[in-house]
Amino acid sequence: MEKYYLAVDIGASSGRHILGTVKEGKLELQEIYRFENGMKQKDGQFCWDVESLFTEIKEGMKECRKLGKIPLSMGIDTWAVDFVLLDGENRMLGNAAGYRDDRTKGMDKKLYEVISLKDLYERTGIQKQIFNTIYQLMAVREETPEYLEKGETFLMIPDYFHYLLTGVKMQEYTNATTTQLVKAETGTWDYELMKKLGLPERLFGNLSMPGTTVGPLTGAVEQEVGFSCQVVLPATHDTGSAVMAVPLCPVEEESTEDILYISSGTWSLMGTELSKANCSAESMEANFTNEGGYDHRFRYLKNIMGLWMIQSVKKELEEKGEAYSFAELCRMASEEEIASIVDCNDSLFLAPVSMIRAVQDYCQSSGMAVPKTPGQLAAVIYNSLAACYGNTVKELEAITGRSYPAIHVVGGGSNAEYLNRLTADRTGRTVYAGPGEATAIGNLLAQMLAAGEFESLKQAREAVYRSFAVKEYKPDSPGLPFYPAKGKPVNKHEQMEEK
Ligand code: LFR
Repeated sequence: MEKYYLAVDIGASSGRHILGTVKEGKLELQEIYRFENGMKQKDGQFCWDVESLFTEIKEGMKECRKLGKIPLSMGIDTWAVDFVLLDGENRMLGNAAGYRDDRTKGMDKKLYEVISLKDLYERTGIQKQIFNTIYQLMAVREETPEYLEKGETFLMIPDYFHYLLTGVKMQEYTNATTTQLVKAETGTWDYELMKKLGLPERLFGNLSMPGTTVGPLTGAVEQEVGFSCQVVLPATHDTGSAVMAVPLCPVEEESTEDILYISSGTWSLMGTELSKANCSAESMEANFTNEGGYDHRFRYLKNIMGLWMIQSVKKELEEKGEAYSFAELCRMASEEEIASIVDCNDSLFLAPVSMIRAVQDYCQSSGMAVPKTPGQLAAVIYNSLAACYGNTVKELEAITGRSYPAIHVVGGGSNAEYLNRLTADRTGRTVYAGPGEATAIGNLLAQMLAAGEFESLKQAREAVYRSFAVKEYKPDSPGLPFYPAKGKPVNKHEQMEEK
């Protein structure tokens, strides 16, 4: 009898249901459902439509029933920082505002009246992002303080969906750390900080680690989807799940502290794994974050604007009646000579009315060639991303004192060959690209670890290495298949010599 696990992985632009199973030490995946997502304007605010997302979650679950593949457990991961507030009758107070809404504008100043940025970083280890939950909660306090008064529960988006599925309210640790309200040292809520900020402590219950069983589906959900299973917490922050699925080559005995990763999607999250948070002033100045991970490891990384920039340009072109696939944009970009580079992390690019204009204005005002055609725009964006990766490698090496010969690119963006080549060239490091479904795989791994399919995260990462095709890009060389999806694990060095 096969044992199935279901990952529901919801990103900022799409969601997917993936069934996973382990066969002879290898992971097998089956995508059974996919749906669209995006922030939409509601009541003058950029919001997530949590109601329709929950309908999609259940629609996807029904596919399990149709296929006759009933999972032992399921878990949901999403983007981070966003949340809902529930009143005493478990009704949502206000909307599920999205992190690109500008309600947080000026909230940093308000926050620093109470605590300095330095103190905040020393306590939480979280990088400043104006959209972090802490700034969003400051905006709630300013605009609708009654929500805080009436609120009984604060739930991050995946916690809310888990609650709708089971009737059990649990607050998962990895995602909670992105609120900037969790102490890096202890991994528990910083109630002292909440008190200073006027945030009611009752909203925040005990944190639960990935692998914890939330409970079975409610009777109503069971009836609707046609089966029952347990809900088990993955790392509910999608980046936490993605980094769990960074493949580890067993014969090299490398540890993830020796490698760099980029979780590449709407955002590019670039960093390494640390066993202890680095909350130093140097780290704060370079704007690195220490997000909580599986087993209390830390994802020491930087948010880089990511494929959001090219996704936005593609959408804008479509609206003008010029539709291109990402592959076409990459091909056109590769034929361009334009050398302009923008700073992807400039807040200009977070939620501009027009991404095309934002990129053009940036180039214009800094005296660089202004991209005009879709190919030129794509070339500037992809080259700028790769340049940003290059700077981040240098910063990471300076701060950690380690040197990193390779970068593992995982997530949907790892399929962008052109970007992988640029990344290898501009970082001077070997790039290993894949697996593309890292986030869903990581979600599955947490459930599989809880069920005893693997003994440790290391073992699970080695299974990822054996199970999925990865491509290798050396600086100045085209991408070649690196380790095979099937067959025995191969020693990286031996294979390099063979080529
Ligand atoms: C990636 C991600 C990042 C987080 C951003 C906003 O999907 O979760 O890790 O900083 O979205 O939540």
